[in-house]
Formats: sequence, C-alpha cells, structure tokens
Amino acid sequence: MSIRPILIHPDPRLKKLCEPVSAVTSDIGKLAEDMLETMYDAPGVGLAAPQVGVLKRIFVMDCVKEDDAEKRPMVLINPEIIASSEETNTYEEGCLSIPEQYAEVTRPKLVTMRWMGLDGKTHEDEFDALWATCAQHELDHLNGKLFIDHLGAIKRQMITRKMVKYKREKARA
Ligand code: K2U
Ligand code: ZN
Repeated sequence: MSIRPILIHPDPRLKKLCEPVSAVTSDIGKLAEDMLETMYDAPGVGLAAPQVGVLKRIFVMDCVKEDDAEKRPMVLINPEIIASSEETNTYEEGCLSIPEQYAEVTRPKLVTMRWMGLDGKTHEDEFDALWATCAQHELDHLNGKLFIDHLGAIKRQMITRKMVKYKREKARA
C-alpha cells in the first residue's frame, strides 16, 4: 500500500469527466487500496480517483468518525445515483483538494446508489447523513465538479485565489 499525493485546486485534472472502469483488474485493486490508505492518512472520510491524478470512475469512503468504532471502508466503482430524496440537508463541506476552506452546501438528504464492487458484483444501497453528503461530494469529483462549484461566483473565486496563493507558497518552500 502507498500514500499518493493529493492534487490541489486549481488543477485541470480535477475538472475532467472521469472514464468508466472497464474491468476490476489487480491495478484497480491496488489503486483502491492506495486511495483508502491516502484517505485515512489525510485524514478524510472520502477520496475520489481524480484527486490522486487517476481519471477513472472510482471513489472510496468511510464515514465512521468515532476513533474506537470499527472502520467501514467502501470502494465504489462506476457509481451512479438511482434515487434521491426531495428533502435536503445542508453540511459545511471541505475537500482534501481545497485545504482549509469550508462552505455550506445543500444536497439531497438521502441517496440510493448503484455501483460495482471490487468483487465485480453490482451493489445497491441507500445512504443518509454524512454518508449521503460524502457520496454526492465524491461523485461530483468523478464529473469534474468541486464543492465550490455549488457556491456563488464571488465565494468560489475568493477560495480559488486563496488556493493559487497556497500553491505558490508551497512551491517556494
Ligand atoms: O473528497 C474529498 O475531498 C474528501 C472529503 C469528503 C467530504 C467532504 C465534505 C463532506 C463530507 C465528506 C474529505 O473527507 S474532507 C474532510 C472531512 C472530514 C470529516 C467530515 C467532513 C469532511
Ligand atoms: Zn473533495
């Protein structure tokens, strides 16, 4: 397993539409393993493949936040939302590709998703609470969308300017 570098916004690879995974190969298994290790190390509760520079439709998540609770790592390949609630939930979101920036995003409270697992089988499940927010946040990544794209232009531009400065200072260090 290895921890992979996480791309920081602005980066054109974070704005691309990711390609479907055609087969669950050993390379996909290794990628999923590395994504989970990278996510736990960050730490985060989700991570999408484009965030580590791989433009494929796969994300991982584990929204179990209690340190002493059993982890529940999930790998979702070619995920799609097949149903979502009218009721919405507003959550102050962050992003590992947009460090230390947070803003409220409103999304459907419940989503039912269909995906392929590492076992090659089709899975379906309903997500709520942080799991639902995280799954939608990660699926946005696979479509080249960031949580700041749900904000107004002024706030989005302000965060982007902060990230340009952050990357410039990091490059100098
Ligand atoms: O995609 C990512 O950057 C991972 C995010 C996923 C996420 C963002 C907003 C709301 C839920 C999930 C990271 O996990 S951001 C860090 C974090 C940690 C705990 C709770 C919320 C966000
Ligand atoms: Zn993110």
